[in-house]
Amino acid sequence: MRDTPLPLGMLLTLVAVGLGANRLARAADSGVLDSCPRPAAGTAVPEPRDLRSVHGRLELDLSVENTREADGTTRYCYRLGDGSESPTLRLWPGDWLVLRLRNRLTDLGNKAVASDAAPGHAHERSVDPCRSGAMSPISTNLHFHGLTVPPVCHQDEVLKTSIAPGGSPFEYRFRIPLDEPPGLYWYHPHIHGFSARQVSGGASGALIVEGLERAIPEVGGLPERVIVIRDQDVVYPDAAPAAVDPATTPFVDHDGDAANTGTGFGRPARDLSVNFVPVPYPDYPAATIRMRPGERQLWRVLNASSVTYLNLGMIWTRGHWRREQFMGLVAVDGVPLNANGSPTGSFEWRDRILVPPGARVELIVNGPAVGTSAQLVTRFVDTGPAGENDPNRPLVSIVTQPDAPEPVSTVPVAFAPLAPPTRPWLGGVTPARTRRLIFSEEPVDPAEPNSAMKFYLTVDGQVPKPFDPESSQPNLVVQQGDVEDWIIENRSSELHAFHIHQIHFEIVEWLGVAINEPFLRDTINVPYWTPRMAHYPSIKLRMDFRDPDTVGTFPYHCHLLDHEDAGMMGMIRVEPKPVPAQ
Ligand SMILES: [Cu+2]
Repeated sequence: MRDTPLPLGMLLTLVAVGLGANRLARAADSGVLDSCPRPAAGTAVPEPRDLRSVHGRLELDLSVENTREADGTTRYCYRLGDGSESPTLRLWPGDWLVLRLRNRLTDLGNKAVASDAAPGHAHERSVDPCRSGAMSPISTNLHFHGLTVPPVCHQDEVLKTSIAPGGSPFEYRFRIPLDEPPGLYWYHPHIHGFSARQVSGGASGALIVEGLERAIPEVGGLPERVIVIRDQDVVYPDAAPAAVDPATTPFVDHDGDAANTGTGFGRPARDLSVNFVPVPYPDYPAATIRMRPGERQLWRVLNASSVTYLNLGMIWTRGHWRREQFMGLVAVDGVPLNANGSPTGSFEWRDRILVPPGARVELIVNGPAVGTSAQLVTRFVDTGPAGENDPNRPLVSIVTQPDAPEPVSTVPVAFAPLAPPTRPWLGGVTPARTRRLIFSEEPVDPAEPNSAMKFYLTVDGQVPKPFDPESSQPNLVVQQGDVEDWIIENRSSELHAFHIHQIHFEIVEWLGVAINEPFLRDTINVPYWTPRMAHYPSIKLRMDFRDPDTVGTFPYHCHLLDHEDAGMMGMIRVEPKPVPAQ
C-alpha cells in the first residue's frame, strides 16, 4: 500500500517547525528568505523533504537560486515556496511529474560570469527556452538522471533547453515509464559549460521511483534515509592537514590484522557535504545520524558531487577495536541487483563501494550495539597521476540511542512482486554492432605540459575535438530497437566516469575480462592509463536502445562535470525504427 500523504497545510506546518517558525515568519513578513541556508558542520543530517505523488501525479513549484557567501564560496539551491531545499520527489511507475521551475539565478558579479556569458545573453528572455541553446552561468535547465523519458523539450532535453532568469516558470511534464526500475534517480542542471558550478554549488536533488521492495523484499518495512553527498570548493584550502587523519587511523581487517590504509592523505580537491551538512578539510567533523541499537535501515545514497569519487565504507569502533563492516548493496543507479530476473542473489554484502560522481547505491545498513560507535567513511580513491586528490575522510558518525528518532519514511512491505521485464535480459542479447569511444586529454599548449588541458570523448575514427554546442550533427547515429556493445577506452592518466542520458547499460567486460553484471548502470568509472600498460584500459558496455522513449538526440559524457563542461561530451541520435512495409 502507498503511504497516505499528509495534507499540504500539515506538511508546511511541520516544515516550518523544523526550520524554526520564527525565522520563517520573519522571512515571510519581509518577503525574502535567506538564499540557500545550510546547516553547520558536525550537526545532525537533516532529511530532505519528501514530496509524494497523489493519485498518480506529483505537481510542484521549484525555484533555483544562488548566493555568494562571505568566505567566497558560491551556493546554488533548489527551493520550494516554504524555503525547504532540494526536496526528494517520490513517484510510482506510470505517475506524472509536473515541475514548474523558476530561474532566480543572479549574476554574482565574478569575473568568470562577466567574461563567459554566452552571446545573446541580453535578449535571452525573448528566446524560446526550448530552442535557446544559449548556455550561460545564469541560464539553467533540468536533467532527470537515469530516467528513460523522451529527450524532448519539457521532458528530459538538455542540449537546446535553456531557461533564462526571470519570466514565467518553465514547466517540465512527463510520465515515469511503467517499466522504469524502482530506485534512486536524481535531478540537476545540465547547462553545458556551467554544469559544474551549479551542481557543486548544491543544485541537485533526489528522485525516487517507488517499489524497490517489490524487487528486493528484504527492504520492506525498513526505515529509510536519503543521503545526498555533494562536493564544493574547499573552504580552508590553506589549512595544514590534521595531525591525525580520522579515517586512516589503523583498524583491524576481517582477519584481525592491521589493515592497509592506502596513502590517501592531504588536502582534497573538494570538500564534501552530507545533505548539506559540510564535512570540511582539514578536521572533517562528521555529520551525525542517530540510530537505535542494532536497527536496520535502508540508505539511498546519491553521489551528487561535481568531480569527487566516493569509496564508501563503514567502520565500527569499540574501545581499541576497529573493524570494517559490511553493507548490503541492494541497488545501483536506480536498478535493483536482481534486475536480470534472477530470483536469487537479490543483494550483496560489501565493505567497500565505489560510487562515481552521478552514481547511486542503495544499502542495507545495520546500526551498531550500544557502546559501539560507527562511521560512514569515504576511502582514498586513486584517481590517477592527472586526477584530483580524493583522500580518506569520514562522512557520518552514527550515534546509537535507544530512543533515537526514526526517519520520516519507512519502506512499505511489498503488495506484489515486480512484474518480470518485458524485454529479454540485456546480457543475453546479441549486439547489432560494436563501437569504440575514447577518453583523451591534451595540453592546450603542447610545449607547456602544465598548461590547461583539453578534454575529449571521441568516437574511434573521428578527430578528437571538444563538444560543440552549436553543432546539430550527432557524433553517433543508432537505430531504436538495437542493442550495441560500446568499448570505452581511457587514454588519459586520470579516471573518467562515463554516463549516457536516457538509457541504462550493462557492463559485460572490465579490462578485457567478461563480468556480465546481473544489473544495470547509467554511470561507470573507467580506469586510467599509465605508460607501463601494454594496452589502454577499457570496459565494454552493452547499450540498450530498445525502448521507443530513447528516440531523439541526447548526450553522453564524462560525469566529472569539470571535464564535461570543458568538452568531454558527445551527441547521439536514436532514429525511429522504420515501419515494416505491408
Ligand atoms: Cu572525465
